[in-house]
Parts: sequence; C-alpha cells; structure tokens
Amino acid sequence: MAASLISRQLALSLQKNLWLSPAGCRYVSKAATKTQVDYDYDGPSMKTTVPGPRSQELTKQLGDIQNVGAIHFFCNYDESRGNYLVDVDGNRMLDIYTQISSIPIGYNHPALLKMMTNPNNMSAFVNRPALGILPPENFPEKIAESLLSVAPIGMTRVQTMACGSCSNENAFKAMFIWYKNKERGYSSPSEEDMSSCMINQTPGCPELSILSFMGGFHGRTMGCLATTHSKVIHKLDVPSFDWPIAPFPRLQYPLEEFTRENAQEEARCLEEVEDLIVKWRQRGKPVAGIVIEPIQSEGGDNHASPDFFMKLRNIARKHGCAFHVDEVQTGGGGTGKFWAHEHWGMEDPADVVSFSKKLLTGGFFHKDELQADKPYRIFNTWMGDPSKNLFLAEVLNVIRRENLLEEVNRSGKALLNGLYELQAQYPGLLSRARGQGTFCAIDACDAATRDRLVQQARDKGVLLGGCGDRSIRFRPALVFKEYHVHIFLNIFNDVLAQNK
Ligand code: PSZ
Repeated sequence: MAASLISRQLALSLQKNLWLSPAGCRYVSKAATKTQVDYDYDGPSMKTTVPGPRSQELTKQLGDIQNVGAIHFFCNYDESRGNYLVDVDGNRMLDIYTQISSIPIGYNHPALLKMMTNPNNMSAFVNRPALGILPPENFPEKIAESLLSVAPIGMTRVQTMACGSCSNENAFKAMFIWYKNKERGYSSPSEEDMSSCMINQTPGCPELSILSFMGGFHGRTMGCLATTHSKVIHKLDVPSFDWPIAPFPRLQYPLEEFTRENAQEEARCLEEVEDLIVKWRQRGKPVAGIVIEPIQSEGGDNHASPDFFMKLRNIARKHGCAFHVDEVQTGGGGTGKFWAHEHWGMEDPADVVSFSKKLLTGGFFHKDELQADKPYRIFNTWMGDPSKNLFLAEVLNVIRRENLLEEVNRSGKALLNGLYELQAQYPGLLSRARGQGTFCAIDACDAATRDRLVQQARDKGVLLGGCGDRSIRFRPALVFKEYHVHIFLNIFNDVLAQNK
C-alpha cells in the first residue's frame, strides 16, 4: 500500500511541471489564498488535536518497547508532501521544523522519488558497503558530484560519516592527531606512547582539549558531549572531559540597533577565549581545536557577527589551534547561503567544517593537513552511506535548478518582517525576533508560554520547534516559499490573539 501511494505520486509528478512558483505576497491579517503547486498541499487541514487517538495508541504500543517520552506524534510519510507533514490521524501540518532541520526539499520530492525507480541506483540502496575498505566503483565520481561541488572555500577533502555526532567526534580526533603530529615533529610515536595509550594514560592519550562555547551543541556522544553546553538533560550523569568553555556573545536584537553594545559583548567573549587558551596551555592541557556553530541552534539561536568569527579564527591561527565550524544544523542553505560561514566573507574561514541533517549524509570537510597520517585512524564500518550521496547530488540539482537559495532569502525576509510585526503587536508575548534566511527565531516571554504557543500552533496545523530557554525556532525546508510564510503568520497571529 505504501509503495502504491508513492508510485501514484511519482506517476503524477512525471506528468506535471513541478514546484511551480509561488503566489503573490500576502499580509498577516488576510486569509490564505489557495495556491496551485504540485506536490505541496494548499494549506493545513486538522481533524483532531495532536497527538490524535491513533498516535496515542501507537505511542502506547511503542512504550512497551522504548522510552516514548519525546515522541510528538506518529507520521504518515506516504501522504506527506512538500512543506506538509501528515500524521496518522489524518492531520496535515505546515512543517516549519522539518525533523529538527533535516528535510532539505520537502517530503516526497518527485526528483527523489524518481531516483528510487532508476535501476542504476538499485544496488546502492540494496548493498550498504563498509566504505572505508570496499567502496563502489562510482564513489569518487558521486562524491565529486555531491559533496565536493559544495566544498567550503579552501577545502578539497571530505570524510563522510553516518550522523552529526559521529562527524564531530571524528573531526575532533582528526584535530588531536594533527596537533600531536605537529608537536612530535611528524616523527613516529615512542614505545611509551604506544603502551600508555592502551591503558588510557599519558603520554599516549595526551592531555589536550577542545575549546567550546557556553550554549553550544555538538552532539551527544561522549567526546562531543564534552563540548555541548545547551541543556542539563543532555549531560547529567555522564562523565566528561574537563575542557575550556568560553562565553558565547549574548547579543541584543535587532542587531542593527545595538552595534556598539554588541561589539563590546563580542570583544569580551574573544578576550575570554584568548585567556582560556593561554591558561589551559599553562595548565598542561593545551587547546588543540576550537569548535563553534555559526549560529548556536539548540542553545537558543544565538548569533555573532562576521567580525567576531573573523577575530576568533585569527585567535585560533595565532595559537596553533584548529578551527572547527560545526554546520550540522546551519549547513545546506537555510541561512540563505549554502554554508552559514559564507556570510563571514572570509578567504580562509575554517580548518574543519562538519555537516549532516540537510546534507543527508554526515561528514566533515577539512584542510589537507588535517588528513590523518595513517589509515584506520579515522575509520568505522559504514563511514557514511553512498545511497545518501546519490540523494544529496539530486537535492543539490534541485537547489540549483529551482534557485532555492534565492527563495530562502525571499521567504526569510518575509518571515523576519512578519516576526517583527508580530513582536510589535504582542510585546508582552514576543521579543528578540532574529534570523538569517529562513533560519529565524523569536523569544516568548517565558518557557511555559513558548511551549503553549508551539502546542497551540500545532493544533492549528503549524509545526514549530523550541530551542534555548524560551525561543521558538523556524527551520523550514528550502522549498518554503513566501506564501507559506503568510499561511504561518496568519495562523500564528490567531494563536497569539488567543493568548493576549
Ligand atoms: O536533542 C538532540 O539530540 C538534538 S536536537 C537537535 C540536534 C540534536 N542537533 C544535532 C546537532 C547539531 O545541531 C549541531 C550543531 N551539531 C551536532 C549535532 C549532532 O547531530 P546528530 O544529532 O546527527 O548526532
């Protein structure tokens, strides 16, 4: 049955011209006009509150097997299309959260469905290789077509991995290996290095650190978790590394109105970074690398200026630390550029850039010198999945063909303007609207209000996410057009009016 629905969609998609351009701009107070876009519904449609009875029943079933405390509802992915996620109770919701920012071009995009029917792709779906030892013949070509075609400036090497945490974890290891090789003068490790590493002791397991930022999120595996500082629930009861943590700027919004104050705040944080690097070297635990998100996402959509990142990058260079930009959440176009770090306008923005989510495969780009010196040092069984590279290559084709980054900039502008209007209209409820592209956020007055607004929006057919203490974040797919913004603004306006 699932297969027949997909093939019906596919047949339809082949008949029609896909993803037509959006209807005109609309404003908050007007009703949504019907739009005619194939493979996207024309609006939300709600039958029950969410989770509905079928979702509740399934949650109970799964609860006998797993912890289900985090489950929002169960989905009908066959019926979901474009910007709309359909649940098992037949509710159709405008999805502005997209599986925690991980759906690049909407649900069941015809271009991706079509790939599934191409016989040349079958073996990539059926035979998952141990990529590090037995890659398929077309792997170099497919990586060139997908990941290398979007390589960050200055980087020609990329290592695929399975997920975001796995990518960061291995990027950290690559930075440590690079740092130690540099320190050893590229000579072979000693006998003592080799015997001590086997029992987790120095010098083989050296006292080195990664500097991270308060509010940052880099994953939940144990190395990554030592650099994650967004919520207690992520960290409690898990042993960790004692590594330096710098303050991330707390800027005032809108940024244009607080340039002087924000510059001061950024200078304070940079000074602290440099102090920490010096102190930790003195303590015998030098900083091998600095890891940072271009926009702190889980931590509450916290921004910093290009000037901040440029200066931070220079501090890293000056002290011989690798500079790792974690683009797991920001990468893939949501900010209006393919990589958020492109907004910094730098010639040499990073030594490592990690990715996952919208890129469909995890992994990290890196400078040549961060390539580990021997095989099997950065390694695991799957090292990614070639079928994901096929999808990514097609996603990139769609992004280029449909000028989706332009669309993101257009709808992002409409979204941020709409949020500015709403916060002016509801100053008791909303503040600090901010964003780049459609990668936007706004704060509610407190956590309980934020959670209530998100819940009420969902019952009216709009899926949003929270982040930080009391922020609502917007993470639509790249096919989220200006008219979707207005559908959202209308519904959200109703929700806010209800809470006035
Ligand atoms: O609660 C969680 O575990 C969540 S909610 C959102 C994420 C994780 N984001 C994942 C993420 C990220 O946003 C950044 C900037 N870096 C690394 C990660 C980890 O990626 P995954 O989840 O694929 O391991």
